[in-house]
Amino acid sequence: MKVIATPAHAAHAPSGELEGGRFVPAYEVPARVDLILGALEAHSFAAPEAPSAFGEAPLLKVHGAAYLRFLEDAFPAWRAKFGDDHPSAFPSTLLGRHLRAMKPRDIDALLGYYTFDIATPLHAGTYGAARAAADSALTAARHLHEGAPAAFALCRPPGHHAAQDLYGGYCYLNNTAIAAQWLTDQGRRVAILDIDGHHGNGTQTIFYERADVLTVSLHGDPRDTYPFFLGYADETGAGAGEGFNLNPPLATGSRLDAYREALNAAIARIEAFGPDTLVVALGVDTFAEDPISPLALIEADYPRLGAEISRLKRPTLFVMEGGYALHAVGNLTANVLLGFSQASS
Ligand code: SP5
Ligand code: ZN
Repeated sequence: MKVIATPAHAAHAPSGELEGGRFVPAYEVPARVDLILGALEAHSFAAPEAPSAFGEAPLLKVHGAAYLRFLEDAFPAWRAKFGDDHPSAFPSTLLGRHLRAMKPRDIDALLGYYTFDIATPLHAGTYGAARAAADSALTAARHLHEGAPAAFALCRPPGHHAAQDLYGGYCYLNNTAIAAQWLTDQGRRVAILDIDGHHGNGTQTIFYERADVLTVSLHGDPRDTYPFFLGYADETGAGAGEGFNLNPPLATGSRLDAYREALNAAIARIEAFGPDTLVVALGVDTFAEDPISPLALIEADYPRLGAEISRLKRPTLFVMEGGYALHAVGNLTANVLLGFSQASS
C-alpha cells in the first residue's frame, strides 16, 4: 500500500489545550505521526513518499477563500496583538446562538467567528502543516486515481471536524473532504466512511446537500461525546442530498459486537450507493484506552475493521484522523491497514 507522509506536520506543535477549564498537555501531538511511521516500518510497509504541492485550487472546492486567508494570517495577527509570550491562539468569544454572524476585525474575536470550540490551538506553524496534510491526502488520492488499489495519507493535523469555513476538534482543513472532492472532480463516484470515534461533522456538513458524495460516520453518541452538536441518526441529508448521509447510532462504550452492527449498516448503505471509490476517514480513537475515546474497541479488533472495509472491494483511500493513545496509535493504525490488505489479496 502506498503511504504518503511528510515531516512538515511537525511545524504544528501545540504545547497544550484547554480542557476542564485548565491548560493541559495537547492530545494531538507530532509524536503521533512518528509512532505510526514506526509501526508501519515494523510491519514492512513501503517507505513513505512525500506529497506533491497541489496549490490552493483543490482546497477552494471545499473551503472558502476568506477562511483560507484567515488561517494563514491568524497567528501573525494574534502575535501582533498579544506578543511572543502567548504561543497558543484561542478565542475568548464564540459565535453562539442568538448572536449575529458579523465578521469582527479583532483577531481574538475572529478566532471565535471561525471556530466552534475552545480546545483547538492555532500556532505559528499550523497553516503550513495543514496545507501539507491536505497535499498528502491529494497525493494519495492521485495514486488511487492512477490505479493503485489502496493508499494511506498519514495526515496531521486531522481534518474531519473542519467545515467550509469552520475549524475545531484539532482540524483546520478537511483532508478527507478535499481528497473526496478531488476524486469526484476526476469523474469518480465517492463514498466516505468515517470510522474515527468522533462524528465527522465537518465532512457531513460539506456534503450535506449533495447526492453525488455519500457520507457515513460511525461514532460515539453525540449526547455524550464531542462534537455534541451534530452526529445524530436523524441527520440524513437535505435538499438534493436527502438520504445521502448516514450516522448509524452507537452507544457510548460500545465494543466490537455493537460496533460491527453499525459497520454492517454502513457497508450495506455504501454498497447500495454503488461508489467506484471509497475514502475512509481513519481515526483509531475508538480504542478503549484512548484518553478521549467514547468507545471500547480492543487491539485485536483493528485488523477486523480493515477486513470488513475490504468487503466493499473498491479502490480505497485511507486518510488519518484521530487516535491519541500514544502507546498504541501506531499498531492500531497499521493493523487496520494490514487487515484490509490481507483480506483484499
Ligand atoms: C480529530 C479528532 O479526533 N478530534 C477530537 C477532538 C476532541 N476535542 C475535545 C477533547 C476533549 C477531551 N475531553 C474528554 C475527557 C475524557 N477524559
Ligand atoms: Zn476523533
